[in-house]
Amino acid sequence: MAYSTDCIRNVAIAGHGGTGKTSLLEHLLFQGGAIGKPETVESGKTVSDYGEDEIARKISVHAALAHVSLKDVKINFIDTPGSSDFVGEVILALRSCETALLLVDGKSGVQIETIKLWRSLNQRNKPRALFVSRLDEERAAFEKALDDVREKFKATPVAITIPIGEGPALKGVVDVLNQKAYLRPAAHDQKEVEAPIPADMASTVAEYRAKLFEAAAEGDDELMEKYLGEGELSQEETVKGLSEAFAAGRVVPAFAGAGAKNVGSAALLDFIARIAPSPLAAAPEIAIDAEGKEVEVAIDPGKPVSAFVVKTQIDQFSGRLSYVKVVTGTLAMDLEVTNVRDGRKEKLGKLYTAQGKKLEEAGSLAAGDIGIIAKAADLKTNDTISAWEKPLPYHKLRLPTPVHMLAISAVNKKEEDKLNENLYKAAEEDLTFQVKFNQETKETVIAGMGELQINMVLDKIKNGAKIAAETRVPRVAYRETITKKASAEYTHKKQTGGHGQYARVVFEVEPLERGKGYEFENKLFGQSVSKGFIPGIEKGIHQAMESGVVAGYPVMDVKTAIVDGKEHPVDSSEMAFKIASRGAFREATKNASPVLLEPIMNLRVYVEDKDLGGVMSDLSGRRGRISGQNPIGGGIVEVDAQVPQAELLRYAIDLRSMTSGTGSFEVEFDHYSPITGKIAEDVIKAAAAFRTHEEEEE
Ligand SMILES: Nc1nc2c(ncn2[C@@H]2O[C@H](COP(=O)(O)OP(=O)(O)OP(=O)(O)O)[C@@H](O)[C@H]2O)c(=O)[nH]1
Ligand SMILES: [Mg+2]
Repeated sequence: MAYSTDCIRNVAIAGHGGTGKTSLLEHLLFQGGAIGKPETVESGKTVSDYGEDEIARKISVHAALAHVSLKDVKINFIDTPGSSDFVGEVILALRSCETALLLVDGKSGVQIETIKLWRSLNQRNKPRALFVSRLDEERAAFEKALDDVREKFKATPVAITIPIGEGPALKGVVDVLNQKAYLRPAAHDQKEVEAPIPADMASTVAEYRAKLFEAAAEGDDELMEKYLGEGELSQEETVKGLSEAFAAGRVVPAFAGAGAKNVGSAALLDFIARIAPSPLAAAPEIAIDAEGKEVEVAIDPGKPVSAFVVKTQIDQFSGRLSYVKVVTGTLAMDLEVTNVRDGRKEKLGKLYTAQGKKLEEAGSLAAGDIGIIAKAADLKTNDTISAWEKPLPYHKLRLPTPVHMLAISAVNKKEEDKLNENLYKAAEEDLTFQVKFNQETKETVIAGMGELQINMVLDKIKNGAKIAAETRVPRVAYRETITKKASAEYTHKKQTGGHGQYARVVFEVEPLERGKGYEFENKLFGQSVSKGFIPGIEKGIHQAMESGVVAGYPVMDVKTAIVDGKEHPVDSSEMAFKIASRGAFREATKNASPVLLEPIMNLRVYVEDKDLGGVMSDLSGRRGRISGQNPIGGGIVEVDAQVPQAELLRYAIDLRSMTSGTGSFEVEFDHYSPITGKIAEDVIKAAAAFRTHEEEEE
């Protein structure tokens, strides 16, 4: 049976690493009757941390789907990893879910990932609820954590539940909305039980109820009038007011609890089922029309079917799993749809929902639901499937560009192809992990969000496919150019029995403006060299430009003119002119004060105020030029700079340690700039050493 759209709730569970997301979900599933026994993260048996990598490291790495059915309501949860290396998984979860449940640790309060998440929720206008977690631990305090939220985000969270006691004395929570208490069970694998509100909390609860009424009435004149007149609202009015204010993002409901102790899950489930927005109340999806314009498509079961692939998982046993968010219509087995990317028709196979790795067959999935299409070989993340007459693709996941790069090769040369195959597979599953062959440096380069993510991918390949890989800092793609005008002549002459070889050319070279690349001019007078040899001459120049005279890097931005030459009626050939041109070009550039060029990157760093000084002085140590700094709220400053690529090869690691994990950055190539002195000498030495090494290998 498909759940109807108005009975679906989609909740992305997000928060700083270790705030208890996976533990909370486990106990929500248990409390909601989806699983018989909740496990601990430590046991490696939780529903959502099922990957081998997650079990080994006791952290979440992948977005995991699970659900609870309460009467006719289905709540889909997506548990996300807290480490910023896996931000891609958080982005796909937020894309799929109408509500975000943000966990804030009861001891630490707002942490860096909380700040980043809050910003991205703002950008998406996403309704969010807070769960102040791990309140059973020493020094944990509900209101202190909320104060931190108030101060850092200028937000006004409204408590729906409040703790009964705190720290080791945590005895349960009071559901302020429904006016009842839930007592902490004797053990985490027992259900929370309802109880009356403890008598000594009556006045506290009354204060919180007043704030609840205010929040429910805000933005609704009629309700506000009633509340101001009568001093309270009916339960029905409160629920209605809260639902609207929550969906519109005016109210941030806050919950208290300790997921791993099964404290706070019952009231949270009840709230999500009754008050969190259904996909019908959500912001529309954005499709892109033929002119590239954005078109809003509301989630609507009444239209032909369309769905968006948010995640691809290549499972050892189940094969290829495509996670989809259904946008319109109802997805069903055997349905024929178009893959909008290439117009190909596709007949849908079996559909599933999931409790972590456990797949449950689903006959159909209605608009708004999240589920899995199995064994659709041609489906990729970001694809739209559609049965509309004029299908439009939904906009792609807005993922950050990977910033941490490493060159990689198989330890055993024979396994190179198999390694590449596995790397490309990993890149399909996680779009923030990329693989490219760099033609210029002749290296396979992998790129990710950080060391942790890359290590996880390589561990998986090592343990699964049994291929050992070695990584190193990637080589920088230096270039060479000239700095003044010069000329040279070169004669290629060979006399070996029969036909000889003869060609003579005189070249003038001069620097071109940066980025102009290559220019050639024929300045020959008369017929000293036949026109027919000109293509050979240009080929010779191209060949010579592939490897310059300074350190063997490609030459750019040089104009070459042929000013004189000589041919032999019998011994001249295209080949002879090619060889002569190569020689003349090399000689001419040697005379033209050649220099090395290095790639300069545009860098944008996001840091907390307190780290700004350190990051700026570090950047000048990296030969960086700072071009701007700009506070962007939440105590975060954006710094723009131009920095040589050679100085940024370990920046992902260094920035993290400089800012205790709070800094992040974006980087892109801007231009090439000359290097001289000691820096150039080192590059030349390294290039020579590399060439010797390569020759030995051959
Ligand atoms: N005392 C206590 N410990 C908790 C609670 N919730 C989680 N923990 C512990 O905190 C650690 C992290 O819990 P997880 O549930 O894995 O946290 P997470 O937010 O999913 O972590 P990542 O997915 O890696 O970001 C584990 O050792 C849990 O046992 C809680 O409510 N009380
Ligand atoms: Mg987790």
